[in-house]
Amino acid sequence: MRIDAIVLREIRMPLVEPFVTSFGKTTDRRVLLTEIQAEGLVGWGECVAGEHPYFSAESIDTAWVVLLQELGPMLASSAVEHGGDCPKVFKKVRGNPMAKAALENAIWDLEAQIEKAPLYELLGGTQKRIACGVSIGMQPTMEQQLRKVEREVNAGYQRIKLKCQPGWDVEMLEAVRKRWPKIMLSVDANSAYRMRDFDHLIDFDRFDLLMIEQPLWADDFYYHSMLQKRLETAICLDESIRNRRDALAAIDMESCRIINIKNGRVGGFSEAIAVHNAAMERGTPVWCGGMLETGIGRAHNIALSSLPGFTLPGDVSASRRYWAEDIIEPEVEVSNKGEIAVPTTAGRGFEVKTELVEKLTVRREEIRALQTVA
Ligand code: OSB
Ligand code: MG
Repeated sequence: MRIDAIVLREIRMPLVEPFVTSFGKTTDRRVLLTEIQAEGLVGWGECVAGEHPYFSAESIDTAWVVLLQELGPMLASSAVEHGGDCPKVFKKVRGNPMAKAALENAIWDLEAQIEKAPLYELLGGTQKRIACGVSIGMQPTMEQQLRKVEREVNAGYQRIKLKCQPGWDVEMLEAVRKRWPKIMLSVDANSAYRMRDFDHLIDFDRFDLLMIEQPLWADDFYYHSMLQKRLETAICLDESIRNRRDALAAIDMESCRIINIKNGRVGGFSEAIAVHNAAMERGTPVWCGGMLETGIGRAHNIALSSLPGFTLPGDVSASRRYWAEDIIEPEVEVSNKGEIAVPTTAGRGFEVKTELVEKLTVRREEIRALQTVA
């Protein structure tokens, strides 16, 4: 495909309610969007890096610089035909997976339009409906926590994930389990625990959790495997899994029994598919994680979740849980059975509201492809 231009934008979107994890509180999202113009079409991508380098080393600002100075020019002067060609183009740049994914996924998005194929099909998806869960941030009081859980259980979500940390865990889980003894429940610590907490974590076994997500260090396999040996509950790794090799290492050393796949964290759809395939080869279930995405990243997560190994409910939920108005049309909706229908029309299946995006844009930069004169 012939790329004419790559546009980087920063938009600002306030969350409908603050999201609190063990690494911090998010109220207003600053989102980096990529827009690739080629063949008279526009492919969209979303960089899921946060406002601060807390979840991982990237932030929206580091991604902006890397995209503008390195990845954007590389892609603009390349001859990519497929989203899957991007990792080769970006090979010299170490790390920065979220910046890479923002471009690679926009190319897949474009490719689906050029091929007039649904994005999910291009990725190898097979599921027409995906199972949805929610991730609930830590609340100021137990009463508010229970109200939040109640709202999402009533909405029909299939799995409730609760953010936790030392001081907001067993008591909170006791209260939730007392009220809902049977719901599919998990916790996500975002690396809040240490070795001194092992006995405390083993006590979580009594809550019949589907999994404990990323209890220990973001870069660790070894201590997670020590912990998994002593836990009945499955550990799920999020932050620790950067690529297919990590997935295989983590599975083979029994650091986890479940893997959370986020295409931003692993560098784009290509590596996300590779992680998925590795997990499937080993019989390890996966699910699609979320990063408080706008509709663009959400549409991409829905397409990814349609791959056959995504057998557990993902953190891919309705637009309205995050935004007063999403930037896509239709907005993402979840049925009362906790499912999202995967769009079967060509491309990503959700139109980008370009006027709204324009209105929300606070920063814009354009990388023009060098035209070779015939
Ligand atoms: O660890 O899964 C996480 C949000 C931001 C950063 C990290 C995580 C999350 C979530 C929210 O849990 C998932 C979502 O609803 O998008
Ligand atoms: Mg997580």
